[in-house]
Amino acid sequence: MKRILVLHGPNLNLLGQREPEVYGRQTLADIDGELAMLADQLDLAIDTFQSNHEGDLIDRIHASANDGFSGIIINPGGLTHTSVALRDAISSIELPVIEAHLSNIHARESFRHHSYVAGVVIGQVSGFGATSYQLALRGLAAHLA
Ligand code: CA2
Repeated sequence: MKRILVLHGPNLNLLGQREPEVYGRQTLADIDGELAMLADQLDLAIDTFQSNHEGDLIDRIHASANDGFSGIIINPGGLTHTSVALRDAISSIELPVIEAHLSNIHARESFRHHSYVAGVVIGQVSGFGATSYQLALRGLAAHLA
């Protein structure tokens, strides 16, 4: 069975506790649980990892192929708009990567309109709440099939 790595960036551990009008009421554990059920239906397995530390996310990306993953879904959080290092890490691996966002980053403040990682992923899903991750997983499944 193919394994997908799901990476959640800084502050996403706060989901469900703050700013529900922007990010919804589901916790990260809720989102991961639903995603695991969809993965099962798609005959995929997911491993999830959240970190508030850029380097930890980069280390997981570097190790992803050796760790046996076939693709990555990443919500880089605020690092989306700041991190050349994260972009370079994604660019350095050969696995397909999909960028997912809960909110529509293009409909928010102008500093959120630019994503450093958008140019090195196979696609971006933005604005569907927790469903963004599920759409990303379906897209990745189709890409890998
Ligand atoms: O919409 C998304 O998924 C974002 O990646 C979320 C980031 C934001 O910086 C991006 O522009 C868009 C923020 C994640 C922080 O999540 C929080 C959750 C609850 C309370 C406070 C922050």
